[in-house]
Amino acid sequence: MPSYKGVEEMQTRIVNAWNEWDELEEIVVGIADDAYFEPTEPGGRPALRDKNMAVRETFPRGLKKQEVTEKANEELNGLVALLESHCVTVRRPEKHNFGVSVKTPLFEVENQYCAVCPRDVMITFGNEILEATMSRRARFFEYLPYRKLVYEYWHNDPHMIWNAAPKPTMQDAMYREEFWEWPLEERFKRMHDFEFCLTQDEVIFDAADCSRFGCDIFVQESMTTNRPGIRWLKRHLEPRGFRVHDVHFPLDLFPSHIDCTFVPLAPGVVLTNPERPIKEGEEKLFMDNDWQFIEAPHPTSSNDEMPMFCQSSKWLAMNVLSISPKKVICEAQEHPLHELLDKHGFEVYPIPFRNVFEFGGSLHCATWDIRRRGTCEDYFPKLNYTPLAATTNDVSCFIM
Ligand code: ABU
Repeated sequence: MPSYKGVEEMQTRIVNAWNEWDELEEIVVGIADDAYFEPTEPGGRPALRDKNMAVRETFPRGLKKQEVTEKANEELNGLVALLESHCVTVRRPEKHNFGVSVKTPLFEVENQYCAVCPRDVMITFGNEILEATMSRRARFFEYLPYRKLVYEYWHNDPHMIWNAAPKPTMQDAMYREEFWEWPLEERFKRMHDFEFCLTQDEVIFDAADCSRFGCDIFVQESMTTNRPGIRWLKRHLEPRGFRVHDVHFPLDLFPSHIDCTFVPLAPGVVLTNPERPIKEGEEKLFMDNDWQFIEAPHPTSSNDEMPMFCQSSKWLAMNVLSISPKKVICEAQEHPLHELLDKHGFEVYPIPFRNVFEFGGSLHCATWDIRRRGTCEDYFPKLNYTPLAATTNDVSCFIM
């Protein structure tokens, strides 16, 4: 296990977040202003939830209605107020014109998306802020609303490391478009191939496919993160002492972002999705290190009852935000989840958040933690694993 000197010094840093549960001190909460509908593109085929409507109507295009955006902003502001009442510093992204079309030498897309879900784009690994490659064309420039904040952190925290992962071409050949046409039986047949709409030729990942457990980072292979993406994260993080593990949830036939599937709440406790069990064998590392899986209850809405334009699953119900190892913010209507967490000794803070769903996520997705009180710890002490190129000197990068 890495050893750390200067723990007190680490506590005074601005950028410092090693896991998903330590006591929260500073966070970015998304904004819904000027959000656009996600366009149809090789990495995504947005569809209406209501099957009957889908026959008659196509998915809308352009700017989302102002009243819809306002309702989402009200709930995002409610989250801000709750966080501030817990003495958490809250920052917001800059406004951005998502209506501008994007044209690069290799692709074109009619509009961009929104700044509601910083989690998808940005991630803090200890003292590093990393911008993901992203997997969809409409999200190619989604780091821009966060750049002013990143510069501020970079100027004010001399220990902060800032990196941007290599941008993929997003050209047609980067995608497997026939994926969208596969019938359900075909998907079941291929579920252990972990081949989705991305090919394996370029480095691709969304930040929300990563989950941070101290020294150990778990990355889901998905429609938004491919194998070279995970390999890139491994080579990037392991020389600094992290251990990067790929994880799979074969029954999720449209996987995208790990935080509705496998959600760590505290040291030793993961909230799991009963419809998306972890691949056989991958649970062993957790069991060997005395982790407990708590199965989330079924969400209060079915997939068909989710908002018409929402492209996420009903499992947004488990997309909770931990503000300490004992305190969890949950969506207000998810009473069975509140009861379960209460039974396991968590304090639950319910807030309404359903109007945010059609913007791509819930409480975890709509946030990006900058600072949590704590240091890098090894929560898998029985793991026998040597990170790529790790040496004592490399590991000391943690306290540069
Ligand atoms: N952005 C999170 C969506 C995950 C899910 O639909 O299950």
